[in-house]
Amino acid sequence: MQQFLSVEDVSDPMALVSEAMSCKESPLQASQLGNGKTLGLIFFNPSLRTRMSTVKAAQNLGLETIVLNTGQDSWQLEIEDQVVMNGNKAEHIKEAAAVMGQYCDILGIRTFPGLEDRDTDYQEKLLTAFVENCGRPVVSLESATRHPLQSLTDLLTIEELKKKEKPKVVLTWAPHIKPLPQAVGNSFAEWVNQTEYELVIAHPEGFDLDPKFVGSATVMTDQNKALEDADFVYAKNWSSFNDYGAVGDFPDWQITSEKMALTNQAYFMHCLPVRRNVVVSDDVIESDQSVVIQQAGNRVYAAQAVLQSILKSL
Ligand code: AN0
Ligand code: CP
Repeated sequence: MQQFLSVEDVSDPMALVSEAMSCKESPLQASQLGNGKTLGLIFFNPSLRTRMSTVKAAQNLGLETIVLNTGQDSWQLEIEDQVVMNGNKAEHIKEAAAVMGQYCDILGIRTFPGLEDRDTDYQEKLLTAFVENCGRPVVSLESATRHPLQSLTDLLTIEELKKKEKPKVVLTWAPHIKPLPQAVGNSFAEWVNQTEYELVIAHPEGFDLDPKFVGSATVMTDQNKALEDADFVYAKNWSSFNDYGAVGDFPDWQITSEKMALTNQAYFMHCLPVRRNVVVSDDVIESDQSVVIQQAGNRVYAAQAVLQSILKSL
């Protein structure tokens, strides 16, 4: 694999899920593969899981890491072309990305959308600038519109837990107090559309995802109906794609034990971080049906499978 920005970079997504499973069974199977090589992890936004799990995955592969929190530890970067840089941004992305490529063999980038202008966000300017200027394979650690490492993890978790060949997987919008990216929902839909699972996406009116990601999924605006017979409930807030960045006020879309009772004793999934008693009630997230910790644990093996595949191509 030459880069990992979306499912389109993966020739066989289910084979990569199997590879991640194999990493979980035997985490040190390729512990020398990364020897002498360096992974740069560049964060433009906060992270707990992605940061720690990717460092751990690198350790399992003998790969050194350099973690940089830009803006805080580094210079503010300009990403627009042909600007007179007389404001607060001291360095252009073209030099910064190229310099990082001098120190690192692979670069991971985390960047969130501004959620103000849809075209700007969906152009993925920052991620593209790294791809074009760093001269190294780039791994998305969540970009403005996608979170592929999360989705690979999610498929690994579903494969570990599914009790039937074609489980019913419900991706449901859930409430939040401030606008969040569509990235997790977009990627989850994009990856599940590559599987045999039945995918239902539930959201209030006006909270459709970009049709490009929805693909062949069934879309419903009645959450209770969508949850009937679900084997997996994946809750996630996203701000509106159409009324771009709007937050929405639908508190009754919270996942509660009453909602879970409509399902086929579904497993509860969320990428975390999650706001308790806004997105999901305490009793659901603490129930035996909740697999959020297993899911977060699997982030290590998803990252390891991706890094391993890229290291083999260097
Ligand atoms: C981010 C999001 O919704 O994309 C990161 C999730 C992995 N969540 C928050 O900002 C709370
Ligand atoms: N799920 C996830 O990506 O978490 P972080 O934002 O903490 O990395």
